[in-house]
Amino acid sequence: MITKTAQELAIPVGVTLDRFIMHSQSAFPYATGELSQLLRDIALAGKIINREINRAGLVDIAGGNGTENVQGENQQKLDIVANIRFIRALKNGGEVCAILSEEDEDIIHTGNNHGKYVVAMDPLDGSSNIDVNVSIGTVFSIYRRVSPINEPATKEDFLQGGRKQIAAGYILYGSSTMLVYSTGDGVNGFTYDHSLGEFILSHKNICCPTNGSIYSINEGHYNSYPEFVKHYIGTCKEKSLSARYIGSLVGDFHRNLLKGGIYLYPSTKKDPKGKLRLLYECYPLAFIAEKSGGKASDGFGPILDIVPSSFHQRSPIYLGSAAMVEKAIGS
Ligand code: AHM
Ligand code: MG
Repeated sequence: MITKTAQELAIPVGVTLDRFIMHSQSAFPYATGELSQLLRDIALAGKIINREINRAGLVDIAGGNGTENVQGENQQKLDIVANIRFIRALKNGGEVCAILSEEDEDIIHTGNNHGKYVVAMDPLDGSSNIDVNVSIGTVFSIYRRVSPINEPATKEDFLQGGRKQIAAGYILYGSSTMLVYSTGDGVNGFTYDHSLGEFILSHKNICCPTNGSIYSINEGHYNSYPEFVKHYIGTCKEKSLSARYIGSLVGDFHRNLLKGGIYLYPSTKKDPKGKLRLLYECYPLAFIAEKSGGKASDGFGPILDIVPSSFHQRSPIYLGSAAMVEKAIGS
């Protein structure tokens, strides 16, 4: 039973993440605190990765690792460091029984079979931007497991579908480091205060503007986009909208979430199913988009309604301000 949503509770801007989580948990009288602990574990991993990223130019952790991940993409050293840090934090936290990561082909069993939750994550997205000091991010998605407790997690725990996410969010390592997440009742953003070592509530109840003046797409692939996307890009130019594309999903999404805009990664000849991964890139950001009043579509219907069939499957995505997404997909 929910007595009052977290948004209705009078939680002032400026409180720490810990206090916010505590307050929000008190809205659920039967909550056991395990999800709260899991969110704290993610925040802790985010702080550690933030530290590693800030040191990237000083120590030998920038650049390529000379290896490839399960998608055949070059791994950066920081990709691997972030993966290890997240897995360690979630293992030590004890609430998560298994993890799906962009960096690993199969699910990772944490050994905590009593844990009620599974996490799908991209530990460090936009990693081609690491070496050049451009924003990068972590994306995560949390489910309550469907497999029996005290037994190893199964693939069904991760293939429940986007509507079954109980929480999702991202950490943006940008000009400041921010954690943005939702447990279903609104979206809140926390800025990391280095001097305190704490995430502080800075963006309460984020609402994505219904419309905006920014479109974000890699126009280098223009020739291989579907006709409806070419047409939409044309309408953006006619209206002199601003083209803004970092090539770092979390950064592009975050900007559009706050200012109003659309992010598009359609199917291309090279990636006929789109480039972005459904379970740990599209679903969590679609969850945040919807919970903040925005939309996320694969061009046919809501991203969150896609029935997943494999861990690393991809999807086209049209994401952000509701009116812009509707216009782009022609609905
Ligand atoms: P990654 O998971 O290998 O980092 O790739 C995902 C990234 C997104 O952050 C970004 O929006 C997109 O790939 C950029 O792709 P492109 O260079 O094709 O525009
Ligand atoms: Mg990624």
